[in-house]
Amino acid sequence: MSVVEPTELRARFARSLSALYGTEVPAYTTLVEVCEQINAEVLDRLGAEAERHGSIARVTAERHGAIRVGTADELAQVARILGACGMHPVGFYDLREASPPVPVVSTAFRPTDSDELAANPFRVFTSLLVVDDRRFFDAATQSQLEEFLGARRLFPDELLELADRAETCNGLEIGDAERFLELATASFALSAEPVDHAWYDHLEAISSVAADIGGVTSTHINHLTPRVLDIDELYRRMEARGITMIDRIQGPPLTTKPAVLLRQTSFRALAEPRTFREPDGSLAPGELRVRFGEVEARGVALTPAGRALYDDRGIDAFPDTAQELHAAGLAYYRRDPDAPGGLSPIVYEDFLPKSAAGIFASNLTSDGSVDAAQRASARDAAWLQDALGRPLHDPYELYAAQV
Ligand code: OOG
Ligand code: NI
Repeated sequence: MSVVEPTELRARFARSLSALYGTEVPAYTTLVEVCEQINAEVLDRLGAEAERHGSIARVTAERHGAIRVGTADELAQVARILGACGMHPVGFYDLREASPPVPVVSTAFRPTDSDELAANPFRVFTSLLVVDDRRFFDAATQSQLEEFLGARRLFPDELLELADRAETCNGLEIGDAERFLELATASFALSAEPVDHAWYDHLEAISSVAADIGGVTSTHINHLTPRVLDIDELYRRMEARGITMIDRIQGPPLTTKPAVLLRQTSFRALAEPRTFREPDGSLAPGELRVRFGEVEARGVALTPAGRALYDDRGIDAFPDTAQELHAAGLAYYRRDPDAPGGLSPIVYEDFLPKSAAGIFASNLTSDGSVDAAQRASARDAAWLQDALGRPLHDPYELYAAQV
């Protein structure tokens, strides 16, 4: 019996979600096509230099998805499904501290070692609603949310059982693998289930993200993001095709210095038809704008010192060459006699909370309401690790290990 191993499950899962999202959000397909065009041009123009931050095969297949869940149990189930694909939770992001604040804490599931990242670096940014944070939700809304979320099931038992088997047995037999991928992909499709209009609106007045999570009975991919080698050119070309982009590229500005961290941009969320259940029980057609397309360019991972410098003083404070970045202990490189200057960059595999907040914010349909005088609820990496039911990795330790 041939076994489909976690690495292959991950590559297939990324492909299958990509096919799904392309049918749901056609502009995503345009985005992927433009990325592939630009990547081919950059490869032609720069040759080996174009592959400095990953082989063209890796970059072409590379995607990140964003999903949002409502309870610690749902998060633990996501961890099992993605665990089957060799994706592990890395990092703790508190988007409640962002501006504007979003009532979620997040982590990113991704492969953690160099070989796995090279084979397929699929990552899923996963956010968990903080229902007991009084700055957002009053006591009545909290208990309604808990009741609503407690009554739904996002993932069928069969999927979770297959996921556990894949993780313990290091893969699934071909038929089970296909079933796993079918059920996993279907779990993240947009549901046709009617949306309770009054309940959705109640949450939307507090936070669009809260409504997208707690106002519906299922979850879905919020966006799926391809990687591009020239994001400035991508931005121009999408606009030229008449697709309205958010007003800027998030992250470090365009520079002639070595590319660091992550630059991202997106097109605005599109109106999608959804059915609403009105207070009188009748069903009515309507639309929601929550899902969009995003694209990203990745550079070298920064050390804690490099990151502090970036956060305090920006890219202008950085030196001009990889050798200087390395010598100053600002970024992670591997010594490689075949690489230019003898140094090969360790690619940044994670996210930037400021950009994440910008991505959230640029696509909100309501300003939301926050009462800063109310009690925040305590959430930190230790809390999240407990909710996940498995180790939460520290990104810096992983980069250091890759060196
Ligand atoms: C996640 C936003 C974060 C990114 O690329 O920074 C993110 C969300 O909208 O659910 O995906
Ligand atoms: Ni994203």
